[in-house]
Amino acid sequence: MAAVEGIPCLYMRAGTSKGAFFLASDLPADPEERDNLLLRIMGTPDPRQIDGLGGADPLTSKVAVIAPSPDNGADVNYLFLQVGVDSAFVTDRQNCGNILAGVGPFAVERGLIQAGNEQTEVRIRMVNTDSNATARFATPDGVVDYNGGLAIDGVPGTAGAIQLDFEGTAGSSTGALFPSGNVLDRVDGVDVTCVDNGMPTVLIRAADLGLRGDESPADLESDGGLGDRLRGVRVEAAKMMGLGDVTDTTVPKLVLLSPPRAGGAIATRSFLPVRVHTSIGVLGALTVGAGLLAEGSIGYGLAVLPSPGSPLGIEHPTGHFDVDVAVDSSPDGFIVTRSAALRTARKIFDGRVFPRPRL
Ligand code: NQM
Repeated sequence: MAAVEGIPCLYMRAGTSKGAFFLASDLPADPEERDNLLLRIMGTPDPRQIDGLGGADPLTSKVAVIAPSPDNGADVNYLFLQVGVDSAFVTDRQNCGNILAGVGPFAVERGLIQAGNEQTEVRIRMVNTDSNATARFATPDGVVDYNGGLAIDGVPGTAGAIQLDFEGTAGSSTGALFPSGNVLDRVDGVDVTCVDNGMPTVLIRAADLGLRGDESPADLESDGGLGDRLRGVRVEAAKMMGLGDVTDTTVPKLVLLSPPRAGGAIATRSFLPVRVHTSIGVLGALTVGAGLLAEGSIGYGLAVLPSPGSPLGIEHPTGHFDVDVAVDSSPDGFIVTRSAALRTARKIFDGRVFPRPRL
């Protein structure tokens, strides 16, 4: 039936990513059926995703599934699904803070929440990591205003600001901010910091791999030797993070760190984990930020830290991303006291999507 009539879908650019947003009630309740449908909607598996909505890149092959939240502390539940490009997988093992930027506006567009006359606040339960975020954005006369003056690197032009404030991101996938129990480990002959402030990540000094750290994503992706080396480090580090066998998963991410070059705190290159990010994820940047602030970590000595309370400039291949992260040390170790960032989003189309038939 759905294949004939199409499925209601809002297609949005959210942060530096792009994805298809659905009401949970418009998708099959059975996860296997749902994922099969999403593969056919996105055009996966196919390196060009020519027969679907996917944009032939992990950053544009993303899905958000949103429902009213049964939880008193949240307005909506947000489930993020990463859809493979050339391989047929759909995974809920990672969260996505860029796609999160579209969730509040989607909730207003679909009438899940009553918009305020000037501004709307949406409390979002991030189902993948069992943690919360609050989105605040302009809704003059109760309508989402996607336009505005905020530029984010990696997206041309400007758009309306969406303020994202996070709670409970530290250890949300692994149980601890530093899931190996240390701020510095040695894995497969290289020093690493394993950190999780919403996105399990392995931080590595670019120089330790013979890199400058400002190489282009294309150059890094085409370096087969580097790919093999990173794969080995990632699989070993993941075991120390309690993530088990991660050979076929998208977490943990790997981030190469080098000294800042453009006035920020640190320069980064993020592996997703195979393709290299053209900017950096939101939770990825918040995780790098928390990692840098812990004395003794791999990034601590490399970073040029701003005065406490000032944003941390995370440099990436297409500019920089200012994140607001604060970390305190306590007798029990480091604790994250603030994680916040600004993003923008834009509604591209609202309509019905027609999945290709089962192959
Ligand atoms: O870290 C890509 C993205 C992301 C994730 C990825 C993200 C985040 O930029 O919060 O946004 O790491 O796979 O969309």
